[in-house]
Amino acid sequence: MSKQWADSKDGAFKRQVSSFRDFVSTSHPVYKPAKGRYWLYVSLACPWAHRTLITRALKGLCGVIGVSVVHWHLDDKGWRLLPGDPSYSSSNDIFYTINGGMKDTEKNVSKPHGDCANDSSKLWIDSSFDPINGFERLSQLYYKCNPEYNARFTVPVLWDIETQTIVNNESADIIRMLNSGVFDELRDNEGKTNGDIDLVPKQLEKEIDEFNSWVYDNINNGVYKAGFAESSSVYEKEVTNVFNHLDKLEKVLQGTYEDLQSKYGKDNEKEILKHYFAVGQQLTEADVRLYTTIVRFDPVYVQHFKCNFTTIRDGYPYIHKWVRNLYWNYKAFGLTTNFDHIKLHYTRSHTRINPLGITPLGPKPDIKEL
Ligand SMILES: N[C@@H](CCC(=O)N[C@@H](CS)C(=O)NCC(=O)O)C(=O)O
Repeated sequence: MSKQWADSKDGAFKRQVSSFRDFVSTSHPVYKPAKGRYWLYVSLACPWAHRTLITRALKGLCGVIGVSVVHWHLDDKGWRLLPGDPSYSSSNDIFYTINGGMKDTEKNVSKPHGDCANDSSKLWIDSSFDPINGFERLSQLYYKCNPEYNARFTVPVLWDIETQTIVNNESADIIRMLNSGVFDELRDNEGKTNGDIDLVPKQLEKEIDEFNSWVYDNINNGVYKAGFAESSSVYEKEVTNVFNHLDKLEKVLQGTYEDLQSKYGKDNEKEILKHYFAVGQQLTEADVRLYTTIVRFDPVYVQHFKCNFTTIRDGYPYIHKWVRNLYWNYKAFGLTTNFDHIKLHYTRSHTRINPLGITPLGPKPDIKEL
């Protein structure tokens, strides 16, 4: 299996290409839209999986697609889930997830099983079980689908319960699929009222794609290229590149903020924040994809990936305001962000970077008030 850190001779990190790339749609010969047929496997620590959780919540799909959350610790066998009971899936209530979505913690905790009975706070920190297959390792999904699979077992995974196969394991595809409208008819009333948003409106698609493209290479994946670099020269090049692009992002957001100030009045922060987004002054996929990196920046990327020219909170006032607006004012962002999983995962799974597994307590707070 390929390594998760630097793979090439020059010490540079190369991200593996995802292998399952199907799309659920009415015209697909196998993967037709249906309520309860598909299941998401995510990690709350992982920025790529986090995109799918936010999109699922924004689109009102928490009652259409269920979620299992892996334990935050990634070991040499990959991600794991708590021991669980697959017969649970035959109950009516298969959409219980820990904080996979929008419901409050108490209501949304997995039905307790085995050792973790009634210990909802442990589940919150640990993981949920797999009510669909009863698997205790994510790798089992991959092997079930392809016994010859020999790459990394990554989250997110969109699983088809009917054919017992992986539909897609690429977050960029999964969020486009969730946004595409194929599941909209299947939403319950709550989902319909909450989820009526198009995250990639036609008139903004080109701009969103352009934005995503430079943000992906230089910020989303940029922090990994700096953090997993295995030589000083690669690290120095990559970390400089990350900060050059944060500078660029700061200017973009400053421009938007100033436009909004002229439109709504300098002191009308409440109205400004309703339109303060990365592209087109409306909430789009560009915000979802950018957010999952920026919200992890101060808590982990600054120290763990050595992206430490400055922090978002100290060095980038416009990015800082943007990320806090999403975290504090939009439940789909705030409730799916779990700083315990985020901090514990990175600092205790990457033993090559942090061999003693000591998790820094700061920064305090994980994210500041708005
Ligand atoms: N291209 C994938 C990347 C997913 C990915 O790299 N996930 C990481 C977690 S952040 C993973 O599951 N890694 C498991 C491993 O390397 O063993 C996507 O965006 O969906």
